Amino acid sequence: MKPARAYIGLGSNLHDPVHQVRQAFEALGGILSSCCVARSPLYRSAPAGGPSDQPDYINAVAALDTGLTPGQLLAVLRAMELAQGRVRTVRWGPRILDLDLLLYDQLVIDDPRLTLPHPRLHERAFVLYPLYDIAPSLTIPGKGSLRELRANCSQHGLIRLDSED
Ligand code: A4P
Ligand code: MG
Repeated sequence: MKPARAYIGLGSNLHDPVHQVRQAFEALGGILSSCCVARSPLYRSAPAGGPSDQPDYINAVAALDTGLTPGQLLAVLRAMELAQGRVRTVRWGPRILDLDLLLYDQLVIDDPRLTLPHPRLHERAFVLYPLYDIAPSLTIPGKGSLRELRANCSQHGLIRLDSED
């Protein structure tokens, strides 16, 4: 069967976030029945929502071709967060690693345990910019073209890092 194309949002703002995101890229490459086909550059930005005194975030996006179902993939992402030491405290609070399933082909799911597309993807510069870097012609179901969403989204101080940063 043809694999699905999934997009994963990576975020960290604790314990050397650049290292955490790079380590997560490596781990994504090892997921069963899956192949990591693209990695975006890393971006730095101030926290959106949650406690305002938390450190800046490092974000990136990866593309994965996968034979896993969306539920199986989400479970693997949760296990990867835990393996890198994530502890869940307050919602939108600081975290070692957050892995969000942004898109799974053009699938739409309206369930609080797994909502697709990710419910805040279309309004977040730290997702739209790296996603555009690796998939500029994507359409986000129910929201329109990624190109237009990105063009209408202020960068809000988003900074793209050089690869050696
Ligand atoms: N869930 C539902 N749909 C999904 C999906 N598509 N992908 C459920 C992943 N999880 C999904 O997630 C909370 C619940 O969402 C889970 O039970 C899952 O089944 P979580 O990772 O435990 O908690 P969270 O990340 O604190 O909450 P949430 O609502 O996912 O937050 P977001 O949207 O991930 O935002 N600012 C900057 N600059 N950069 C960031 O990366 N991230 C956040 C967190 C806030 N501000 C940020 C950043
Ligand atoms: Mg999350």
